[in-house]
Amino acid sequence: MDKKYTTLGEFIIQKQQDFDYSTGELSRLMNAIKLAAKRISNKVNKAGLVDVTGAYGSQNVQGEDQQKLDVLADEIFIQTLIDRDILCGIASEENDDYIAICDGNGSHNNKYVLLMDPLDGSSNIDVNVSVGTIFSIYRRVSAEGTPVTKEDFLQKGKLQVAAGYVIYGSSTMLVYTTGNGVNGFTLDPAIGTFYLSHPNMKITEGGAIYSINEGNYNQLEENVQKYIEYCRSDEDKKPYTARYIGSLVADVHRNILKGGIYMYPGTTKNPNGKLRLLYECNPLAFVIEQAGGKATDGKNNILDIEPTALHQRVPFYAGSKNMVDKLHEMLVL
Ligand code: P6P
Repeated sequence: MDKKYTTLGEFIIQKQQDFDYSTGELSRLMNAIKLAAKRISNKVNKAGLVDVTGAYGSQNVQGEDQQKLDVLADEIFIQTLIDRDILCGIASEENDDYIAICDGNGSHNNKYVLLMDPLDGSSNIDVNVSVGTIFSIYRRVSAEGTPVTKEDFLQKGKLQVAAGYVIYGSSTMLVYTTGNGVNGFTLDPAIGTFYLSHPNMKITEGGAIYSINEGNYNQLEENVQKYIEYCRSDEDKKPYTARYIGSLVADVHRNILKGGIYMYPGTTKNPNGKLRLLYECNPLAFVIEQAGGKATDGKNNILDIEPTALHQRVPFYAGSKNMVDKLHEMLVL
């Protein structure tokens, strides 16, 4: 490596003074997420060799078959975070309810809560397709010293203190924001260090990639179908490129780097779509907006939605600003 790369640990310390890291709690939290990401990357990257692929044999609260790595990733994050006395609560896709955390002396003085999808797209592991972790961090709203309440988790996305994702792909990257832009760090597995490889990530306003499961086409509202036809058309532009990996973090990460729009609309079978507001759409919307893009549910900015339930789903349209604006134009026709 011929260029001085800042490590994630150095970056967190550098940023400590220009953010509310003053108590060091958020810094320690980001460092714990970094450690958990390395542990999961190690498991994902040898999934075919150790008994971590395939179904776990139970379903999560969504009624989805849990993969072994779903459960393992959830355990790794929870264990890593709880052991470090930095959170007062955790909510996860893999757990029906949130987990209230006592600090070292049995009280609840920590001030942050974390929501996560510990391993999104895990059904892709068996076929060696990129998967991801998505995380979202808030300050608690309940009184310090008391156990967390559901309200600590049901906060609007615009109140997030930090959010990001880890993509376990051809390389493992951690991408996050604390509201001052987006930065990406690539793991050097030989020495277990994340290096700043993508400083100040920005999504192009244009974009020419659309990402949607077109197998749902017949279940989509007419105006979304019209937008898909617009993407395919060559009337006033070249046809867009269709790219759908079927792994949310991978599709969103590609669109941030290359421009594009990701869509998971409501369908006749699932009017609110498939993606969860609190630990998938909100954190990704925060990152995408900080990178200069947009994220909506087809009407409202994702980050303005008032949550009502831990696992609620919302339609999700996110990516390059001009593409989301064009979609909105067509949705109100
Ligand atoms: P479909 C994975 O289960 C996931 O939550 C996202 O990672 C992915 O984008 C989406 O579901 C794929 O859903 O219905 O297109 O298979």
